Amino acid sequence: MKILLINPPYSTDCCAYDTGPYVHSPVPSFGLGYIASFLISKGYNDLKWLECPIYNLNIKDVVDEVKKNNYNFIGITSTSHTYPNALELAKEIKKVSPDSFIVFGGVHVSFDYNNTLKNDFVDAVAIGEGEITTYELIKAIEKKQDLSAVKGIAYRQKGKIIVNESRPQLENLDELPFPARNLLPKNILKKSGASLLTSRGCPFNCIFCSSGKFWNRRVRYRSSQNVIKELKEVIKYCDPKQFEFVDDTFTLDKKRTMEICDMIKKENIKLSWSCNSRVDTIDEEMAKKLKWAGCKEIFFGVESVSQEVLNNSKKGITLEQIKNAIKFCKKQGLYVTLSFVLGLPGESKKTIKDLIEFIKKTEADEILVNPLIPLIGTELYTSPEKYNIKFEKGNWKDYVVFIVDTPQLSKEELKESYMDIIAAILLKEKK
Ligand code: B12
Ligand code: SF4
Repeated sequence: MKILLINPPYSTDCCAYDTGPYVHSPVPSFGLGYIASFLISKGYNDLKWLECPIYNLNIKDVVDEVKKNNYNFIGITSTSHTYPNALELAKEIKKVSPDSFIVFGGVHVSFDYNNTLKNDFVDAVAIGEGEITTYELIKAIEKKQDLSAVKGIAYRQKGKIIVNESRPQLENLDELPFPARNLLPKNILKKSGASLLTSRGCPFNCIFCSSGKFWNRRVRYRSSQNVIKELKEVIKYCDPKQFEFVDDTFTLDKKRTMEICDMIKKENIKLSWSCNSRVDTIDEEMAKKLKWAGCKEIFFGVESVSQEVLNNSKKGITLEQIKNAIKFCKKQGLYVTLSFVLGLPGESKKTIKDLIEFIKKTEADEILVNPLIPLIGTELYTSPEKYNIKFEKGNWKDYVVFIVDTPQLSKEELKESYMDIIAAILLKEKK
């Protein structure tokens, strides 16, 4: 079985407002990395992992690769932002390799498998966690078995879309092999820094985010020992300048976070690192510990400086917690990045003015602002009428710009306000 796993090219009009460093950063898809290593551990060694953003490949380059090598099984991941390119890619691949089995997976299609399967060049969609599903799917294809026994997929049979029983989540994440970084070029990983995921899932219900729902509102942690083992392997493999814990909230479980910090120190790992946090999961003791263990930068999704907007968005944090988190982290000398979403329910000229005032005064080092995008799988996407917002569903290519009209502000007004906020950020950076 010849296997190709693809992270498609980013859309060229991605990052329309340069909303942050993420859209174009060549961070590989961990999802594919985990699937690759899992398949290899089961003996499927004839496998290629193609990261278009990393190798700067376009659709034609990938089609050429497929023409050269006759792949039997092609897996394509996507976020909402890369979904249009993923479809285009699959369409072109099917033209030159009609017998290959094409399966889609990842957060976007897990919520949109019905529409995805309307395209006859997509043979199946993996819903939710993908390692065991992909392995079982490949085995079934090899044995020319009926796909009805493969949990966690949707597929087409005689023109009908069949949705199989859902895939139970793995109970012990430590059992998974580490992402197959050895299939990627060392120099790129070294330069972009190493990313590690120490847990899966988020227990919160923010109405603009799909993470909670995607992972069934359940958090599974890897053991600290397992995390440190991976970290040491990454360091040995590519000697990165720094690393990053990309968990939704690295600081969710205080005892475990502190334990990982202790182990970083104990193992004498001297690299600097960064992590994502929530302002209600950090206190002075934790901030001190993070800094002690080499943490340089901490990233908080703060979303708004209006308590009403935070409450409307079910973020579950208070202005007091925001203030304290910044204070604790700055006291320890951490570089603090705050991220905001513009256009959440309750956003008004007044809340935007308050944000600009906040930016002028805050001790935080960096401010990122993103337009509100009702991502598929979120409450805002499924029930926009409940929040009185209007947007056109399904235009995924536009999913990087202001597309939402709110009761108080139109998308044009939000865009104007965004420019005012960016001006305030730039002015502060100059000082
Ligand atoms: C690390 C990360 C990044 C990294 C790497 C992205 C990547 N391609 O993985 C970087 C920094 C580049 C990034 C950028 C962005 N990200 Co991001 N990111 C994440 C994060 C925190 C972790 C992803 C991850 O590694 N998960 C762990 C792995 C194991 O899970 P997974 O990727 O879902 O894969 C599993 C299954 O989905 C499935 N699967 C996945 N792919 C495939 C493919 C096949 C063939 C099969 C069978 C199965 C399968 O199996 C995998 C293993 O179990 C997630 C949140 C989250 N917790 O998942 C957000 C997330 C994916 N990002 C998101 C967003 C919005 C963005 C940005 C738009 C942010 C921005 N404004 O710039 C950009 C867009 C980048 C792009 N052009 O696609 C959203 C996507 C929502 C959506 N509907 O698409 C998420 C879900 C966060 C959120 N809750 O809103 N991100
Ligand atoms: S924004 Fe953060 S805390 Fe809220 S649901 Fe998403 S990952 Fe969880």
